Amino acid sequence: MQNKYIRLLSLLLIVLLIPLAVWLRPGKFEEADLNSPSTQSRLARPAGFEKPCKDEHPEWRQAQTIDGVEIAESLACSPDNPYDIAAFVKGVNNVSMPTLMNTHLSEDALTKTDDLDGDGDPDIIRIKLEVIELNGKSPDGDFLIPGYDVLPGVQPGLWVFAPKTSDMAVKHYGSNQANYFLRAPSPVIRVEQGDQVYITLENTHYFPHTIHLHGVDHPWRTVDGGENDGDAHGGDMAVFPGDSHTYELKPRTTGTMLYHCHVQTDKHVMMGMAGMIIVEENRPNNWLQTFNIGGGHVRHPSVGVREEYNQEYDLHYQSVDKRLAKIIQEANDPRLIEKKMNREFNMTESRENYFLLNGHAFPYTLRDDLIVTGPNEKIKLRVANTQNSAVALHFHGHKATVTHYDGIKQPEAMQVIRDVVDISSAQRVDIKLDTTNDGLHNDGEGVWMFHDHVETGTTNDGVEPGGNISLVVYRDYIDGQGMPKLHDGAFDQFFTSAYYARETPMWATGEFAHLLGEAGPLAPNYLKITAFGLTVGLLFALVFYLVRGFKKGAAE
Ligand SMILES: [Cu+2]
Repeated sequence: MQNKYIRLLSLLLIVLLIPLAVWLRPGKFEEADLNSPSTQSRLARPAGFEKPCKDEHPEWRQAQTIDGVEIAESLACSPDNPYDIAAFVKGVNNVSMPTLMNTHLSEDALTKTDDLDGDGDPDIIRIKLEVIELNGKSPDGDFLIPGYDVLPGVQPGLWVFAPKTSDMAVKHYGSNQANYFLRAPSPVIRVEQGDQVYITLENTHYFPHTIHLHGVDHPWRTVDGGENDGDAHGGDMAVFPGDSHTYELKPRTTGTMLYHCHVQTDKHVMMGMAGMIIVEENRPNNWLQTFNIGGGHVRHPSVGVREEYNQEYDLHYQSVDKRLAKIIQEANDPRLIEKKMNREFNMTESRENYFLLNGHAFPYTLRDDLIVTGPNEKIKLRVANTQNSAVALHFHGHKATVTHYDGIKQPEAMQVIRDVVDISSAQRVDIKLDTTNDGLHNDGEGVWMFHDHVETGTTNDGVEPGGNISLVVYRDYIDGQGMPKLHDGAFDQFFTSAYYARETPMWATGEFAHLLGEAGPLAPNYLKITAFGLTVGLLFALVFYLVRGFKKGAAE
């Protein structure tokens, strides 16, 4: 027989011990405690670190003359291939065999003939484009081919137009990496006002596509009555796999325009099938660089541009939906890809995860998308936005003048000076970047960022810094490999896939790593664990004592 006062006391103890046990339970300590966990700062250099500049073709940087074509210096880490530029300027039919052998161009990729107006440059231009799939699934194994990294470790499936190519699509027999010629975005095409231009689409892809000339003066039908607007929407008028079709134009109006596929346009444009087409003003001896493939620097600008500017860059902003891009990596059968892409995937639920400038996201933009300048220069920027979202282009240290909207020159009084230029989908703006240090156009020399000020545009799938961040670098601030001179290893932590796979802390390197590195495991608080064990033990004992007493009482 238990004393009823002892029982009452036991009951009271139980009521008190329950909240004590809850408070003492081990999980509680992890939220906030004076004994904070140690910092793991042992990652002196993140895993998988790659050199910011691979320096594969230093000889491509210098100013040079190839087959009589003057090619300007380009100080970036990965400059464009000058032999390509020579062939783009003269036409494949007019360059020497050694030059052609240094390109990836097919013999009929670009022919230039017939000086119709007698002004010293060719006026009949024949262009052949193919459709290239980047990072597609291979039936030969578990790898993507031809591989094209938009940033460290990220290979979204992409489709691009490309000049008709020859030779291997990959760098060499032991590589799955695309050769430098096959990349995003679809290349910039330059033609001259009044040129008779024939653009033949040879569809080397498994889906139908077209070329729609957006904003470019072109007739609705070809001379022979054929389709000429690329407005096929997947019907029989599209160019089906293995077929080819020639679009004709003789543009009267100049300006920065677009071309893009118009089959399943919502998907195909976002897959990468859009590029700039620029109609240059007619001038004597105006041999144009018909294609611009790479980081955007025009190394052989037109006569008209050279009259007003020291340099010219083409900036193409493009975004990627990682789920859409993955579809082409999930099957080899075009019927399955069609179903997944057009019927299962819903583009109204699409998201933009990667933001590319000329085919790369930061940090790879540092390799080929820099604007390199000196003071007192005037630089022409041709900017196109083929993203779904708007771009709010912002330059640090500069205010730029918008001279053209959608290719049309604005009257002088309407050429506004801004530090954020908004560019909606499919729009183009021509910008004059003036590097005169007057406190308005430029604040002085340095390494100035330029980026989309829609803040998601500077992330890689939500990890900052990334996206379309690039730099205006003054020549005194660029090193021998085309990298900006900042403190040593300034960009090292970003040249690794681990950073963008969210595996390393934002501040894993440098002097603050011991403060802001990864939080280590908690040191156990033995006193509290012991107290918790004792409390729970006492609770059980009391409950057992009470239950036993209750059973005995019932039996008596
Ligand atoms: Cu298409």
